[in-house]
Amino acid sequence: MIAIATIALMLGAFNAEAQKLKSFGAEMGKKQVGPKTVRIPYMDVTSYWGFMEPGVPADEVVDNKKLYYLYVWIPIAAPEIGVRMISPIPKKPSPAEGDIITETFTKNQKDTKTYFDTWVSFEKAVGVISKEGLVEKAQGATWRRLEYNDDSGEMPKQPSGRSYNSLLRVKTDINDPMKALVVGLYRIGFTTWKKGEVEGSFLAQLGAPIKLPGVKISPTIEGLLEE
Ligand SMILES: [Ca+2]
Repeated sequence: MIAIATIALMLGAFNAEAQKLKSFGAEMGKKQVGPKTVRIPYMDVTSYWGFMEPGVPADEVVDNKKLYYLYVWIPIAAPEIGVRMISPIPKKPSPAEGDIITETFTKNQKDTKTYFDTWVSFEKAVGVISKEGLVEKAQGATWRRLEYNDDSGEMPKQPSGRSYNSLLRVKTDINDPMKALVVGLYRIGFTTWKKGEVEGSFLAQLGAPIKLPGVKISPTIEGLLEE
């Protein structure tokens, strides 16, 4: 038993070693320095530490994939929003004060080796711009997908050695009100590109080049209303 546990720990350490997440850089103001793209880190980054246990019912099934949602309240208009997801949880950073640390993550934090090939989207609830009657408004909302990503070369590789983690950025388009990142209700959709279960630990981050006072991320609409 001890030998198995030791091996599992070693494997876990090895897998986590491969993943060190660097700062989350913005699209705005990026510079090309020779072959390198230099990005200014987002001023505001909200981290959500999660763990998907197998068999959790999907929020929605789309194209035979189990889709899960993390609802987001954006408190002030933003020029840009970035979303990224890494699985399994990286060695760095570690959960910090102010992060959203879920109960399932805490319960399963010894499992650092189960992971999934992430896929993320970022959607806006059309016209939902105040928290008044939010639960009801969310139920009848029309969701517009602003961006999605499956695999990003900007992200650390997964333990498989593949660049299957995800990163997307959305910029406010002043010529298209539908693409303006105004105050309101948004959601991060996530699933796995692979068939089958979405399982294992993950870190999701939402970044912005400005401070977003009171930004919230929650698997439920009700969670956005908690103080
Ligand atoms: Ca992927």
